[in-house]
Amino acid sequence: MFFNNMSSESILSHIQAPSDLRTLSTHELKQLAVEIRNVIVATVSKNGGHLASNLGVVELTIALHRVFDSPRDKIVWDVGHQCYTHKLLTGRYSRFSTLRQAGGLAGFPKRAESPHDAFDTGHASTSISAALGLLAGDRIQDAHNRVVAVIGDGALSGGLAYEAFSHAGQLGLPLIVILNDNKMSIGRSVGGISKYLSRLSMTARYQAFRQKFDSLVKRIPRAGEFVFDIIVRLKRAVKAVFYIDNFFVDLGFEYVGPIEGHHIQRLEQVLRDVRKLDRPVVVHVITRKGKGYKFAEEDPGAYHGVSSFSVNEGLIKGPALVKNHDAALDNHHVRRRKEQSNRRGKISFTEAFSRAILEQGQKDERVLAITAAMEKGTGLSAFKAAFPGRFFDVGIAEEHAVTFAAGLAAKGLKPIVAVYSTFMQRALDEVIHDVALQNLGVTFALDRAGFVGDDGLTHQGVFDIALFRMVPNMTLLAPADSVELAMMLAWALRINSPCVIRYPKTFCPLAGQEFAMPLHLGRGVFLRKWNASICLAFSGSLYLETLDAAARLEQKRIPTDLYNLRFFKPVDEEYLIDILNNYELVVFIEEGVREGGFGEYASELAQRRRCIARILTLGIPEHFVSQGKREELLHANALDGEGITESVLRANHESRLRHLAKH
Ligand SMILES: Cc1ncc(C[n+]2csc(CCOP(=O)(O)OP(=O)(O)O)c2C)c(N)n1
Repeated sequence: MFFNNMSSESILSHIQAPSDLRTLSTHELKQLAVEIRNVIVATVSKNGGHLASNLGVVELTIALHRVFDSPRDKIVWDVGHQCYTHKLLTGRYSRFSTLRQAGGLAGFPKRAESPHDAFDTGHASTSISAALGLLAGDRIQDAHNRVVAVIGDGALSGGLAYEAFSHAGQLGLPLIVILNDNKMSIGRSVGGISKYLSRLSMTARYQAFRQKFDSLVKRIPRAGEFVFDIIVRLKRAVKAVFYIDNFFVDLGFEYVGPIEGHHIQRLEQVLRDVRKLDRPVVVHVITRKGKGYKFAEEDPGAYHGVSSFSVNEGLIKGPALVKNHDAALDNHHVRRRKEQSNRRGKISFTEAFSRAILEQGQKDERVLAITAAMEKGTGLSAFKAAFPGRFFDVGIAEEHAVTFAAGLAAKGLKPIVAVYSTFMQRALDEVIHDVALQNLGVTFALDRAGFVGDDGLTHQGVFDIALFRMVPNMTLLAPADSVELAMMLAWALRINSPCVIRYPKTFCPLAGQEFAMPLHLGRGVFLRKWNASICLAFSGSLYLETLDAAARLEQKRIPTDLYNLRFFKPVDEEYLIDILNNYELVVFIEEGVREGGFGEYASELAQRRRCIARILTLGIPEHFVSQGKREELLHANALDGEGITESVLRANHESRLRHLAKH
């Protein structure tokens, strides 16, 4: 049973603000940490969320809030996925059960939610830049508050962090950077920086060794010159083994650490000291990801981001472990559940991609896979296992991933960069400048394209159609099921120019052969042609919703033809114009922002070429989409069967009125 060490009197429920922490005894603080972990595990087991990262920073967050005076002092959480304790200690305990629910608390820091949330985060490696901006702003306004950035060793693989370190060293302002080192990103941290941090930890062991050694020497009575000489040489030899230059110090930071990150008093002592510094400082804290919950400690990768699970038995239930479903492959129960769903023919788009890339890898040894710290989430584990030498995890470094792939493509290889749509946004310039400009054969597999659900605002993959449609040389494809996805991947690898394949965070529909029709450059394909006056032209991820709408319309005696767009770009314009001349109403349905989307392009084309059809564009109106289940978000944006039907009925009604008015 997880709920251990709980005294009946709850301390957490009495914490309204961080100032309430200051009166607590050491014993009470320990008790508080237990209560916080219990609340986090209980809530995440119901609502899903980032479990292991949050369990690792409970003591660190308590210590930060006892030493710093939030909200005057600012704490910026990198990625922000570890902010649950912070939320619990800053007046949001009573609403914590609404975490990640539609209308509830966000799973990430939100300035609109609390003055204690200093900066909105969700994407990695932004905290030091943002914190430095807050600090510089504070000084310009002649204030003297403290600003702390908390960044994980995983997020430290992102280049933006180093741009910020460089600038912070130059400004010399007293920025406090807490480096939360748990040796983990989602999986194990990768790369040179990770190795460097391990070596830094060794220097700390050297410091401890030296202190002990010196005190021992001091106890030797009247050591002669000879003994002293030996001791100095010995020290040098030991130092040569353990000591390395300190990168942070070289950049102009003080460096303190490493410090045990689960000892509140020790943390507090260090934080009180660094609070007084007038220079930038890095505090290197060692924590354990998943701390305090057995299953998460044993397999922190699988418990990084989870959907609902059983507290006592771990990850055995939860309807759509899509985010984590490869991570959970190790779990016997989940494997069984996955096998069952496969038997029913239902696999996620991620799994469909996983199989397709494996097949392509077997056919052509020039096929390579690149991930930016999302091996499991993007379904690349099977490829990695089969072709370890052709798999690259570059860390949380999407921009580098793209330009690295461009280099590989320039050598005649066939790199596939698998990224979540939302994280791809930051690599737009690399796509334009390093890939498209040279028309290099890099394929981008954009997972989580469309609504992502509970992670909310920062994670919705709704901009990629607009962002990549405008890039010259680009091909942009949207599969509606696993067969089409596999065909599109094979196509992308053949064309030897940049290609984006976007697919959503959901299961593939149980479709038949209708998606196996060969691809034709720039054209979609009719799934149903009744010679109706209305055509529903949908993009892959909204196939089921369109089908639902078509059935509802049919019930109202309004027949529709169904057209699967397939290509957002390039477009066989004459073919599309034929369609636009063949219907009274063509409805473009896409899971992305309307502005800059396909429908907007098609209506401009229809106007320019004076086509007969009226165009209706159904997409996401201009706003940031917040959290909620996929179905809720589809509904809220009128992109479910009901919403599509209503929009079509309205447009149809208007068309009829216009028609009547004309005659
Ligand atoms: C730009 C970007 N790419 C990928 C992710 C997905 N992601 C979320 S947390 C995480 C790992 C972060 O590791 P670390 O900073 O060490 O924090 P920990 O979870 O270990 O506490 C990743 C890759 C992201 N949030 N942002």
